[in-house]
Amino acid sequence: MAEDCLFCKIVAGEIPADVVAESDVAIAFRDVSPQAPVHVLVIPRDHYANVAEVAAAGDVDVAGLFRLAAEVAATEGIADEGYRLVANTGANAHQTVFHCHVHVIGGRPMGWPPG
Ligand code: DGP
Repeated sequence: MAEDCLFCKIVAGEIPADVVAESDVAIAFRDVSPQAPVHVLVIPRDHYANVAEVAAAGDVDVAGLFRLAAEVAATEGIADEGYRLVANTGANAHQTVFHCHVHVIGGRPMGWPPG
């Protein structure tokens, strides 16, 4: 657990969150500021600043993030119509919380490329 990390505190249960799914390596909870009818964040239980740090740590957490994201898409009912996975990484990508997270966004059509 990293000191002063908001998402570590959610993992620890110190800050409440609307948790929708869990696994050994990751948890999924609704984004506090949803940008679509379905907007869930999937995060590793262990602290990594971004997706690159997760990738450097080994295969288990990387696979675990995507496995739980796919499970969330299925249980939220957006798997068939389509959804977007986003891992904002660094300043240009507008990462604001520096505990790796994958946004699972769906329930409406989305444009491409992103703005
Ligand atoms: P990003 O810009 O990729 O770093 O997205 C961070 C997301 O985290 C943003 O969509 C809002 C969400 N968020 C920030 N604080 C909280 C919180 O305390 N609870 C929940 N559920 N989501 C949060």
